[in-house]
Amino acid sequence: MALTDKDLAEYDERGFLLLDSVFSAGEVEALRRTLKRDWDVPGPHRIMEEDGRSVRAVYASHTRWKVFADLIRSRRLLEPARRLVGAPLYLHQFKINTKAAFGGEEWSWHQDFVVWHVVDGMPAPRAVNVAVFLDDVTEFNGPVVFIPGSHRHGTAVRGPRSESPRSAQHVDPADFALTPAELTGLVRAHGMDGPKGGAGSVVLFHPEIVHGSGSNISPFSRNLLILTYNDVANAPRPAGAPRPEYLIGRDTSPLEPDDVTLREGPLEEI
Ligand code: 6CS
Ligand code: FE
Repeated sequence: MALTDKDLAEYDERGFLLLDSVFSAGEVEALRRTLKRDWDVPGPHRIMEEDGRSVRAVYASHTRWKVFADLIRSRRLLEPARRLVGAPLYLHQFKINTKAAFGGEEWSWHQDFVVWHVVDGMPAPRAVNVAVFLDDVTEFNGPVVFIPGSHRHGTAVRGPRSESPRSAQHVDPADFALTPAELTGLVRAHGMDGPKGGAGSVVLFHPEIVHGSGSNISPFSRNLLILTYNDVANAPRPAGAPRPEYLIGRDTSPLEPDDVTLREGPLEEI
Protein backbone atom coordinates (compact mmCIF):
# COMPACT_ATOMS: atom_id res chain seq x y z
CA MET A 1 0.00 0.00 0.00
CA ALA A 2 3.00 2.33 0.39
CA LEU A 3 3.04 5.21 -2.10
CA THR A 4 5.77 5.10 -4.72
CA ASP A 5 7.92 8.03 -5.85
CA LYS A 6 5.79 8.08 -9.00
CA ASP A 7 2.64 8.45 -6.86
CA LEU A 8 4.22 11.35 -4.97
CA ALA A 9 5.24 13.07 -8.20
CA GLU A 10 1.72 12.62 -9.60
CA TYR A 11 0.14 14.12 -6.47
CA ASP A 12 2.53 17.09 -6.56
CA GLU A 13 1.87 17.69 -10.24
CA ARG A 14 -1.88 17.03 -10.46
CA GLY A 15 -3.09 17.55 -6.87
CA PHE A 16 -4.89 14.23 -6.57
CA LEU A 17 -4.18 10.52 -6.66
CA LEU A 18 -6.54 7.55 -7.15
CA LEU A 19 -5.89 4.32 -5.24
CA ASP A 20 -7.98 1.36 -6.44
CA SER A 21 -9.57 -1.28 -4.20
CA VAL A 22 -8.28 -0.05 -0.84
CA PHE A 23 -11.24 -1.57 1.03
CA SER A 24 -12.87 -4.95 0.37
CA ALA A 25 -16.52 -5.41 -0.60
CA GLY A 26 -17.26 -6.59 2.96
CA GLU A 27 -15.65 -3.52 4.49
CA VAL A 28 -17.53 -1.19 2.14
CA GLU A 29 -20.75 -2.96 3.10
CA ALA A 30 -20.02 -2.35 6.79
CA LEU A 31 -19.48 1.36 6.09
CA ARG A 32 -22.62 1.59 3.97
CA ARG A 33 -24.85 -0.16 6.46
CA THR A 34 -23.63 2.14 9.20
CA LEU A 35 -24.19 5.22 7.03
CA LYS A 36 -27.79 4.10 6.53
CA ARG A 37 -28.23 4.17 10.32
CA ASP A 38 -26.28 7.40 10.71
CA TRP A 39 -28.34 9.47 8.32
CA ASP A 40 -31.40 8.86 10.49
CA VAL A 41 -29.69 10.58 13.44
CA PRO A 42 -31.10 14.13 13.55
CA GLY A 43 -28.99 17.10 14.58
CA PRO A 44 -27.05 20.06 13.20
CA HIS A 45 -24.38 17.68 11.84
CA ARG A 46 -26.91 16.53 9.23
CA ILE A 47 -27.31 18.81 6.21
CA MET A 48 -30.41 18.46 4.02
CA GLU A 49 -30.78 19.15 0.30
CA GLU A 50 -32.82 22.17 -0.73
CA ASP A 51 -35.96 20.01 -1.04
CA GLY A 52 -35.64 19.43 2.72
CA ARG A 53 -36.28 15.70 2.23
CA SER A 54 -33.03 13.97 1.28
CA VAL A 55 -29.74 14.15 3.13
CA ARG A 56 -26.94 16.17 1.47
CA ALA A 57 -24.14 15.51 3.97
CA VAL A 58 -23.46 14.18 7.44
CA TYR A 59 -20.51 15.23 9.60
CA ALA A 60 -18.55 13.55 12.41
CA SER A 61 -19.91 10.01 12.00
CA HIS A 62 -16.71 8.78 13.68
CA THR A 63 -18.04 10.18 16.96
CA ARG A 64 -21.18 8.01 16.71
CA TRP A 65 -20.13 4.65 15.20
CA LYS A 66 -17.16 2.37 15.82
CA VAL A 67 -16.61 1.38 12.19
CA PHE A 68 -16.01 5.03 11.31
CA ALA A 69 -13.81 5.56 14.39
CA ASP A 70 -11.74 2.57 13.19
CA LEU A 71 -11.60 3.94 9.65
CA ILE A 72 -9.89 7.19 10.60
CA ARG A 73 -6.97 5.22 12.11
CA SER A 74 -6.71 2.75 9.24
CA ARG A 75 -3.10 2.37 8.17
CA ARG A 76 -4.32 2.14 4.56
CA LEU A 77 -5.41 5.80 4.77
CA LEU A 78 -3.18 7.33 7.41
CA GLU A 79 0.13 6.17 5.95
CA PRO A 80 -0.36 7.61 2.46
CA ALA A 81 -1.82 10.78 4.01
CA ARG A 82 1.16 11.11 6.32
CA ARG A 83 3.56 10.58 3.44
CA LEU A 84 1.90 13.37 1.41
CA VAL A 85 1.80 15.92 4.22
CA GLY A 86 5.12 14.85 5.75
CA ALA A 87 4.07 15.42 9.37
CA PRO A 88 2.08 13.75 12.17
CA LEU A 89 -1.64 14.14 11.50
CA TYR A 90 -4.92 14.55 13.37
CA LEU A 91 -8.46 14.53 12.01
CA HIS A 92 -9.60 18.02 11.06
CA GLN A 93 -12.95 17.04 9.51
CA PHE A 94 -15.11 13.97 8.82
CA LYS A 95 -17.96 14.21 6.35
CA ILE A 96 -19.99 12.02 4.02
CA ASN A 97 -21.43 13.78 1.02
CA THR A 98 -24.45 11.64 0.27
CA LYS A 99 -25.53 12.24 -3.29
CA ALA A 100 -28.86 10.48 -3.71
CA ALA A 101 -29.99 8.70 -6.87
CA PHE A 102 -32.29 10.79 -9.07
CA GLY A 103 -31.47 14.24 -7.76
CA GLY A 104 -28.51 14.52 -5.39
CA GLU A 105 -27.53 18.14 -5.93
CA GLU A 106 -24.32 19.72 -7.22
CA TRP A 107 -21.38 21.04 -5.19
CA SER A 108 -20.09 24.35 -6.62
CA TRP A 109 -16.51 24.72 -7.79
CA HIS A 110 -14.30 25.66 -4.81
CA GLN A 111 -11.06 25.20 -2.90
CA ASP A 112 -11.53 23.69 0.58
CA PHE A 113 -8.60 25.53 2.10
CA VAL A 114 -10.14 28.96 1.45
CA VAL A 115 -12.95 28.12 3.86
CA TRP A 116 -10.71 26.65 6.53
CA HIS A 117 -8.31 29.60 6.27
CA VAL A 118 -10.84 32.42 6.17
CA VAL A 119 -13.51 31.00 8.47
CA ASP A 120 -11.51 28.81 10.85
CA GLY A 121 -8.02 30.32 10.83
CA MET A 122 -6.12 27.30 9.51
CA PRO A 123 -2.66 28.77 8.88
CA ALA A 124 -1.41 26.83 5.85
CA PRO A 125 -2.64 24.17 3.41
CA ARG A 126 -0.65 21.46 5.20
CA ALA A 127 -3.53 19.01 5.12
CA VAL A 128 -4.86 16.32 2.80
CA ASN A 129 -8.34 15.11 1.90
CA VAL A 130 -8.90 11.37 1.70
CA ALA A 131 -12.10 10.45 -0.16
CA VAL A 132 -13.40 6.88 0.18
CA PHE A 133 -15.88 5.73 -2.48
CA LEU A 134 -18.85 4.09 -0.71
CA ASP A 135 -20.45 3.47 -4.13
CA ASP A 136 -19.08 2.84 -7.59
CA VAL A 137 -18.26 6.27 -9.05
CA THR A 138 -19.03 6.67 -12.74
CA GLU A 139 -19.40 9.59 -15.15
CA PHE A 140 -23.15 9.39 -14.50
CA ASN A 141 -23.64 9.70 -10.73
CA GLY A 142 -22.04 13.09 -10.08
CA PRO A 143 -18.33 12.33 -9.64
CA VAL A 144 -16.02 14.93 -8.12
CA VAL A 145 -14.34 16.81 -10.99
CA PHE A 146 -10.88 18.27 -10.41
CA ILE A 147 -8.89 20.86 -12.32
CA PRO A 148 -5.55 19.03 -12.31
CA GLY A 149 -2.67 21.23 -11.17
CA SER A 150 -4.93 24.03 -9.92
CA HIS A 151 -3.55 23.57 -6.37
CA ARG A 152 -0.30 25.06 -7.66
CA HIS A 153 -1.89 28.45 -8.23
CA GLY A 154 -2.34 29.09 -4.51
CA THR A 155 -5.51 30.16 -2.81
CA ALA A 156 -7.97 32.66 -4.24
CA VAL A 157 -8.55 34.15 -0.78
CA ARG A 158 -11.84 35.92 -0.44
CA GLY A 159 -14.65 36.26 2.01
CA PRO A 160 -18.09 34.75 1.58
CA ARG A 161 -19.79 35.91 -1.61
CA SER A 162 -23.30 35.89 -0.32
CA GLU A 163 -25.20 37.80 2.37
CA SER A 164 -27.55 34.84 2.85
CA PRO A 165 -25.52 31.67 3.09
CA ARG A 166 -26.95 28.48 1.61
CA SER A 167 -26.47 26.66 4.92
CA ALA A 168 -26.51 27.82 8.54
CA GLN A 169 -24.63 24.67 9.55
CA HIS A 170 -21.55 24.13 7.46
CA VAL A 171 -20.15 26.48 4.82
CA ASP A 172 -21.60 25.39 1.51
CA PRO A 173 -19.06 25.76 -1.33
CA ALA A 174 -21.67 27.82 -3.20
CA ASP A 175 -20.79 30.71 -0.85
CA PHE A 176 -17.07 30.53 -1.66
CA ALA A 177 -17.33 29.53 -5.31
CA LEU A 178 -14.78 30.66 -7.88
CA THR A 179 -15.95 33.09 -10.55
CA PRO A 180 -16.73 31.92 -14.10
CA ALA A 181 -13.73 33.94 -15.37
CA GLU A 182 -11.34 32.26 -12.92
CA LEU A 183 -12.70 28.83 -13.79
CA THR A 184 -12.55 29.42 -17.52
CA GLY A 185 -8.89 30.41 -17.29
CA LEU A 186 -7.97 27.43 -15.13
CA VAL A 187 -9.85 24.88 -17.24
CA ARG A 188 -8.40 26.29 -20.47
CA ALA A 189 -4.94 25.83 -18.99
CA HIS A 190 -5.37 22.48 -17.25
CA GLY A 191 -8.57 20.71 -18.37
CA MET A 192 -10.76 18.68 -16.04
CA ASP A 193 -10.60 15.14 -14.70
CA GLY A 194 -13.14 13.16 -12.69
CA PRO A 195 -11.56 10.02 -11.22
CA LYS A 196 -13.87 7.02 -11.43
CA GLY A 197 -13.62 3.64 -9.76
CA GLY A 198 -15.31 0.90 -7.82
CA ALA A 199 -16.61 1.22 -4.27
CA GLY A 200 -13.69 0.86 -1.87
CA SER A 201 -11.37 3.01 -4.00
CA VAL A 202 -9.79 6.13 -2.50
CA VAL A 203 -8.84 9.54 -3.90
CA LEU A 204 -6.30 11.66 -2.03
CA PHE A 205 -6.62 15.34 -2.91
CA HIS A 206 -4.91 18.59 -2.02
CA PRO A 207 -6.77 21.20 0.07
CA GLU A 208 -6.13 23.88 -2.57
CA ILE A 209 -7.19 21.95 -5.68
CA VAL A 210 -10.23 23.44 -7.41
CA HIS A 211 -13.04 20.88 -7.53
CA GLY A 212 -16.82 20.56 -7.77
CA SER A 213 -19.45 18.08 -8.90
CA GLY A 214 -22.68 17.97 -10.84
CA SER A 215 -26.06 16.67 -9.79
CA ASN A 216 -26.84 12.98 -9.85
CA ILE A 217 -29.44 12.14 -12.50
CA SER A 218 -28.59 8.42 -12.42
CA PRO A 219 -30.52 5.69 -10.58
CA PHE A 220 -27.44 5.04 -8.40
CA SER A 221 -26.36 6.93 -5.29
CA ARG A 222 -22.89 8.43 -4.92
CA ASN A 223 -22.05 8.41 -1.22
CA LEU A 224 -18.55 9.81 -0.76
CA LEU A 225 -16.81 9.78 2.62
CA ILE A 226 -14.16 12.49 3.02
CA LEU A 227 -11.62 12.63 5.83
CA THR A 228 -9.38 15.66 6.16
CA TYR A 229 -6.14 15.05 7.99
CA ASN A 230 -4.18 18.08 9.12
CA ASP A 231 -0.60 18.54 10.34
CA VAL A 232 -0.76 18.67 14.17
CA ALA A 233 1.33 21.88 14.00
CA ASN A 234 -1.20 23.50 11.62
CA ALA A 235 -4.31 23.48 13.82
CA PRO A 236 -6.72 26.39 13.21
CA ARG A 237 -6.29 29.54 15.28
CA PRO A 238 -9.73 31.08 15.05
CA ALA A 239 -10.03 34.84 15.48
CA GLY A 240 -13.36 34.47 17.30
CA ALA A 241 -15.42 31.55 18.56
CA PRO A 242 -14.44 28.31 16.82
CA ARG A 243 -17.03 26.53 14.69
CA PRO A 244 -18.71 23.51 16.33
CA GLU A 245 -16.65 20.40 16.92
CA TYR A 246 -18.79 18.32 14.52
CA LEU A 247 -17.30 20.48 11.73
CA ILE A 248 -13.79 21.25 12.95
CA GLY A 249 -11.98 18.64 15.06
CA ARG A 250 -10.40 19.89 18.27
CA ASP A 251 -8.48 16.79 19.31
CA THR A 252 -5.12 17.55 17.72
CA SER A 253 -3.23 14.60 19.18
CA PRO A 254 -1.48 12.64 16.43
CA LEU A 255 -3.33 9.57 15.11
CA GLU A 256 -1.45 6.27 15.22
CA PRO A 257 -2.00 3.96 12.23
CA ASP A 258 -3.87 0.76 13.01
CA ASP A 259 -4.10 -2.46 10.96
CA VAL A 260 -7.81 -2.83 11.57
CA THR A 261 -10.15 -4.71 9.23
CA LEU A 262 -13.47 -2.90 9.11
CA ARG A 263 -15.96 -5.42 10.39
CA GLU A 264 -19.29 -6.37 9.01
CA GLY A 265 -21.76 -7.65 11.52
CA PRO A 266 -23.70 -6.03 14.30
CA LEU A 267 -23.48 -2.28 14.32
CA GLU A 268 -21.70 -0.96 17.33
CA GLU A 269 -22.61 2.37 18.73
CA ILE A 270 -19.94 4.33 20.58
O1 6CS B 1 -17.83 24.01 6.28
C1 6CS B 1 -16.88 23.36 5.84
O2 6CS B 1 -15.84 23.20 6.50
C2 6CS B 1 -17.01 22.73 4.49
N1 6CS B 1 -17.14 23.64 3.43
C3 6CS B 1 -16.38 23.65 2.35
C4 6CS B 1 -16.61 24.56 1.25
N2 6CS B 1 -15.36 22.87 2.18
C5 6CS B 1 -14.87 22.22 3.31
C6 6CS B 1 -15.90 21.77 4.26
O3 6CS B 1 -16.46 20.55 3.88
FE1 FE C 1 -14.53 20.35 -1.20
